[in-house]
Order: sequence, then structure tokens, then C-alpha cells
Amino acid sequence: MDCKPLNPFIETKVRMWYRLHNKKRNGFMSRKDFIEMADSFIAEFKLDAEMAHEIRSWLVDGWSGLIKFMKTIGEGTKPNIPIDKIPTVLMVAEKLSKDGTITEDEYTKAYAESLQIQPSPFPACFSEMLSFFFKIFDTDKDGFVTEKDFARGWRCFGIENSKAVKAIFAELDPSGTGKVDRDTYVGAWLEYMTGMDKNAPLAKYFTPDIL
Ligand SMILES: [Ca+2]
Repeated sequence: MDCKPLNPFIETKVRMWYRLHNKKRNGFMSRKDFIEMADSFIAEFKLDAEMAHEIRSWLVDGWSGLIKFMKTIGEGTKPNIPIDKIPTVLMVAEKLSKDGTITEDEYTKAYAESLQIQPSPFPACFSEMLSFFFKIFDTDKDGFVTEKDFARGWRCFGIENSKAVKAIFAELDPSGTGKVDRDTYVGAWLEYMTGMDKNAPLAKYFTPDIL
């Protein structure tokens, strides 16, 4: 079964995100690329074994994680994973489990499937992942992320443009407190991946100029 095309604005944003974290800028992401990305976080934030394991499961095996997450939807009832509606999610998870490469088109299609099945596992699963990253970035555990830690984290994702990162941080921290809380961080990413606001902080700055 083929899923509907994504809304063009959301598709543009999903493709932009793929290009941003495709550090080699070669159009392909392999298991090895995701392992390298996880390793850069582990080194930069000196993650302990438990956190290192968790970041690998999110970054390297994220699509398999999404499939597992779907088993938790409808708690108390028998999980009913609509396999026929998410063929690209399954294919991408399978490829990345075996060091295959995924393309931008495959990533975008898998994303569309995961967003369009009902109930979509994406917002809840993605929020959990974002909260985990926030925990990493909040290095002094005060419940806030500073601009410095924010920039360190985003560099690990492959976003080196410090001017853009500074501008995004300023949008997330409009009163200039120098810190951003978890709900603001998670909300900004959820808006980026699922929302329609063209002036939202990430949508505004995640443009080809940032690459
Ligand atoms: Ca902090």
C-alpha cells in the first residue's frame, strides 16, 4: 500500500533535516554514518555506558525503535502493527540493521509512512528521543540547556553554522535568559517535523544556507 505524499512544506523540512545530518553530503546514510554520529555525541559529552547504549539505539537503530514503539501504542490491547502501511519504515530499519545505505527519498518516504499511519507513533516516539537529547545537552542537570551546550550538541548532528545556531537559540530564548527549557526544545522540534509554521525557529533557519 502506498501512502499519501507528504504536505510539500513538511517534505521540504524533512529533506532539509536529512541533508543537515548527512555530514558527508553524499546523499546516503549508512549504519556506519549513524554510529559515527552517536560516537561524536559519546565523545563530546563523555556519556557513560548506559547513555552511550541509549544514544546508539536512538541514532543507529531509530527506525527499528519506532517499530518497537508501535507495540506500546494501545496499551492493554494486542499490538496491531499495520505492516502493510509502513513498508518503507520496515525496509529502512532492515537496511540500517545490516549496514545498508538509505537515500533521502527512502528516508522521506519512511517518515511519511510513520506520520500518516493512525495512530501515528511519531510524535510520542520523537518526543521521547528529543527529551533524551535534552538530557544529554543539559550538562549541569539544572533543567535548562545553555547556548554553549546547545551548539556542542548540534555540531555532533553535523550543524556547524554557528551564526544560524545562535539565531535559533535566540528565537527559543526570546527574553534572553541564556537558557532553554525542555518543553521549548521538544516543542520546537515537533513543530519542525510535523507543523506548518513557516516562521517557527527551526523552519526559519534550516535552509540551504545553513549547510
Ligand atoms: Ca543546564
